[in-house]
This record gives sequence, structure tokens and C-alpha cells, in this order.
Amino acid sequence: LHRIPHPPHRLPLLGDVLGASRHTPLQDSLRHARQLGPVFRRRAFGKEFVFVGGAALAADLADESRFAKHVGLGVANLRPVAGDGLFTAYNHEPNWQLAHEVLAPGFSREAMAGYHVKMLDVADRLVAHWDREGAAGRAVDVPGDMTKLTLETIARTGFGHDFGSFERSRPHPFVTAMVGTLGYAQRLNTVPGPLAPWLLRRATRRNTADIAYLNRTVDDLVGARRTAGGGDGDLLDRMLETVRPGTGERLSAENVRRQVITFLVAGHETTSGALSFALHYLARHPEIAARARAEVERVWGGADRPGYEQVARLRYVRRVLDESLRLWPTAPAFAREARADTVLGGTHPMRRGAWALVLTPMLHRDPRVWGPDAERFDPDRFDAAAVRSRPAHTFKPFGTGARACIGRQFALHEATLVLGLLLRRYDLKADPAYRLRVTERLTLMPEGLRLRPERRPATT
Ligand code: MNH
Repeated sequence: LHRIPHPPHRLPLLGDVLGASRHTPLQDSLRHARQLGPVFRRRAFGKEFVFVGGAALAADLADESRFAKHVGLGVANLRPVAGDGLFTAYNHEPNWQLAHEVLAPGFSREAMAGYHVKMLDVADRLVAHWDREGAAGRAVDVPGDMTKLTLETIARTGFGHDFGSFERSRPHPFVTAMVGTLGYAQRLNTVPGPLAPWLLRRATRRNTADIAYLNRTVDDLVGARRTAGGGDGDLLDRMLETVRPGTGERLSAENVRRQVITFLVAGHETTSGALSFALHYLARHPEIAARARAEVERVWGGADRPGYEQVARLRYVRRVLDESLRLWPTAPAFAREARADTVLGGTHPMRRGAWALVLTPMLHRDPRVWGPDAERFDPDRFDAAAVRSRPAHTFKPFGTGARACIGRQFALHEATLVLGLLLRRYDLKADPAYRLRVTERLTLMPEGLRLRPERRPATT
């Protein structure tokens, strides 16, 4: 450990907290990474944390035979909300494997094709809203509207539920409670653990109420399904009905509750951010938007509702999304622990159970992989030849290994579809005074991003 650099001004007891901002812990760590290099450590309240931003070390951590997911920091802080749900489960918890088997078929190609029409229906509601605002010459709240869209999409496709987000002027209370618990989980990292209930008295009380609200919402939703049925095989039906062949095991009522919360949160917050960053870059780079729009018109032609197959064929739009996720991976870190004593990168000894946090935005900016202009937005970094020329494990917005994102195809299909629809219908006018600011609540989101959607003449 002593060979790993750390910030220069350490305080007794507190550690490396000088200059730390409790609202932007991730961007703080990025700042340290830029000064300290591919691996560094920070001490907080007597504990030492190792951060990795270099591509070579991150690739080593991706070795599944030596490392596995570590449930730590922000993820561990979500255990009171999501328990042994897929995202927050410890590797050894039996419900991880069981739920993974039950839910993986919900993300197969066939399942995805079934969600497509529902995704289009939700997109129609967004478009109706943007048409109205655009016609009135008003700018739209991009992250707010993308959150409405992605929440409705996962709620409808996964759970047959309608939160009515587009009929509300304020975020649905489910979103407010979710943002509250994510923010609280992030804040817990900034105070010494044992003192948290006392230092964050009010926030803790608020958080308890938020969790109770999330539980209530989900219990109502599941209760309605149990009495009325009617999910035609969606994620909730799978959770309630799948029986493990051979053993007859099924998910318990308590675990179903954890999974529903997990999917409602993990299934929309990060996709919303990804769409928002992509729209920011498209508005900032009219030549890239024009190229993407030309592709949409070529591939979709006059079809007013593109088919499932036509979405995957938007190769350039998908590159725009990948490039946005490169610069701002909206789930910006993941933790890896040693399965047995090992040596990271051939130089840093790690004991069994020791762990390091991979800072995805730094991995995605490593100049040895991405070149000296890594900060520049350039979707051509993801054309087929460029992708082939890069080493493995250099682009990790969805994490790695057995515990990587189960919803990757879902998110990519939804986001590509929506970007295609919006590009074809609107010119996106940025406010020239806007400077990208990124807010953090474990996830990343462009703060205060507003765009003016101007209707384009319909193409034949
Ligand atoms: Mn998702 C795990 C990023 C969309 C459901 N997701 C992860 C991880 C990352 C991630 C990173 C791994 C975290 C870790 O190692 O600790 N996820 C994303 C991003 C998007 C996203 C950047 C959108 C863009 N995720 C989605 C969607 C769903 C979803 C959509 C559901 C419909 N994600 C999950 C679940 C897990 C996960 C569930 C946990 C999987 C597991 O551990 O088995």
C-alpha cells in the first residue's frame, strides 16, 4: 500500500478530506486521479480506499478468475433499500444466482422485441410534450423529461404500471424518494460510519420515510398484480411465477419487493442520464447531429413507427450514445475485490477480500488508450475498426464480469430508439450560455440542461 500515492495534505483522524466537496465525491476523485496517476489511495476517517483509473490496472481487475464484484461504498449503502436484490446482493447470497436465472430471460432478444412497442408508446408521450413546448418556443428540462420517459418505460415494460409522469408538472413522488435515497447513500460515505445516525439525524429520518414510501409503492403494485394478474409474462410475472426446475425454489415475497425496487431504480436513472448527456453533445455538435439524423432517415425511411430491427441498424446513433457513456458513464464506478491473495498489475499485493474502486470516467480517458484528445467528443472512436484496434476491458460503462449490467441491451435499445425519434423530429437548440455541470447522486446527470426542440418539416 505504501507505494500507492495519496493526496499530499493528510489530516490526523479525518484523512484526505481537504478540498473535498460532499456534493461531488466522484468529480473530486477524478481531480485526484489527474494529479496522482493510474492508481492512488484516499484515507477517510481511518479507512484507506484504493482507486484505479488506469486502463492496464482496470483490465487486470476485470480478470474474473482473480477478482469479483465488491459490494462497498455507495452500493453497500443501498442495502437498506435494495437488500439482496440483484444489484446490491453479495456474491455468496443464494438469491443472486436464483434471481439472475429467473430474470435473465427477461432480457433475451425475444423479450426485448416484445418491449419495443411499449417503448414507442412511452416515447409518443414525450414527443407530444416536446411538440407543445417547442411550438410555444419554450425550452424543455432535458434530465427531468428523460427521467419521466425512462421511468415510464421500465414501469410499463417490466411491471405493467403507469406512474403518469407526463401528466404531472412535478416529478412523481417515487422519483423524489428514489433521488433522496441515492443522495443519502452517497452522503453516508462522507461521514464516519458510527456517527452517521447522529451527524445526519434529519437526513436519516427523511431516508427512513423515503424507504417506507418506496416499499409501499412497490407493495401496492405487486398486490394489484397478485389479485388482478395480467402481466403477459413481463418481469414481474417472471418474479412471481418462475419456479426453479428441479428444486422448485422461487423468489420470496420479500425478495420480490427488493427486485422490483432495484429494477425500477436501476432500470431508469442511469438511462435517463445517458440520454441527457447524449442530447447535450448532439445539441453542441450540429455536424454530428446532422450525420446521425441522415442515418435515421436512411434506415427508417418514411416509417412513422420504426420496427424493432430498425433500431439496432442505427449504427452511428449508437456510437453517439457510446461516446456519451465514455465521457460520462452514468454509473461512474464499480468495485472489485480479490478472490484470493494476488498481485494487482504485477506490482501491488492484495490480500484476499481487499478491493479497489475503478473510476470509469478516468479509465475512459486514459490517454494510452484514447489518445491525447481523450476529452474531445468524437463518436468515430466507436467505428468498427477503431473498436477492434483497442485492447479488451477499456470501455466499461456497464461494469464487468458475472455482475455486469443485466439491463444493457434494454438501455441501449431504449436510448437508441428515443435518440432516433428525437433527431428525426426536432432541431435541438442549445442555450449558448450553458456550461456542462454534472450533479452526483451516486449516478451522474447534467445539471440544469435545457434545450429548445424545434419541429423539423416532416420527411417523406
Ligand atoms: Mn445497470 C448493474 C450501469 C441500465 C439493471 N449497471 C450495473 C452495473 C453498472 C450498470 C456499471 C454494475 C455495477 C457494479 O459492478 O457494482 N445500467 C448501467 C448503465 C445503464 C444501466 C450505465 C444505462 C445506460 N441497468 C440498466 C437497466 C436495467 C439495469 C435499464 C434494468 C432494466 N444494472 C441492472 C441490474 C444490475 C446492474 C439489475 C445488477 C446486475 C447483477 O449484479 O447481477
